Amino acid sequence: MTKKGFIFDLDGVIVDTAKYHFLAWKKLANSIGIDFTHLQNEQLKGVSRVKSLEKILSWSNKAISEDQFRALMAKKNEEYLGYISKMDASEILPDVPKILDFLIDQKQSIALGSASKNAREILKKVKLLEKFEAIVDGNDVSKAKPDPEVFLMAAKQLKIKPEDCIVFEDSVAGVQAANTAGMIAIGIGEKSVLHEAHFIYNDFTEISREFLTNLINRK
Ligand code: B16
Ligand code: MG
Repeated sequence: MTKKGFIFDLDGVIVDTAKYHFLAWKKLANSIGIDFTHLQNEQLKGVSRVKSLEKILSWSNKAISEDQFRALMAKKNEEYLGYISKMDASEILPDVPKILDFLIDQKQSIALGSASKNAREILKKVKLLEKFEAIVDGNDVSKAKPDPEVFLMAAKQLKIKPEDCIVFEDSVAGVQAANTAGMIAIGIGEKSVLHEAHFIYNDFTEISREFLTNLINRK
């Protein structure tokens, strides 16, 4: 049996920080006269901070200078960090610690593969940092999901071949990144949205030990 690499996305998989991204982007968009809805927020899942602001501006055909762009990004992150600072373990999504502990017990390798530049800070706040053997986040990659860079880098750090890696993702871009990397993609969320994944579950409470054991024993 080959040791497998289990790579977890952060936002929307381990913690529900989408609600904080929403509040911070909404405040910022409204401050420059742009409307921002929950539906638009959905389209920013898994998308880097730079790309998110580019999208928001393009939806309203607003052009700004590079300096303004940088200032707005900093402002959004400052607001977001305000929410992050109040996070604790109660914000971990259901059964995530149970799944992590099971995989660790089974001597499998665990990595984080997130687009967020705040990933380490969030893992620290929710006290899960020490569970991860490797952490690859928005500070390490130059190409955003759906590019597979983040997951390939995680596999490399775990010293596990991409075909022996399994990715948990809540975003379409992330599922595509895992597929392009040649990994097994497990979508966490809506079937209608994540249909490109190999397996789809609403959340971790639906994932059984038997399913994980089959993944571990997969040739
Ligand atoms: P930050 P993930 C992504 O994290 C979020 O889904 C996305 O909404 C966010 O814009 C992106 O991180 C960048 O986050 O502003 O903290 O660097 O889902 O890849 O863990
Ligand atoms: Mg995500």
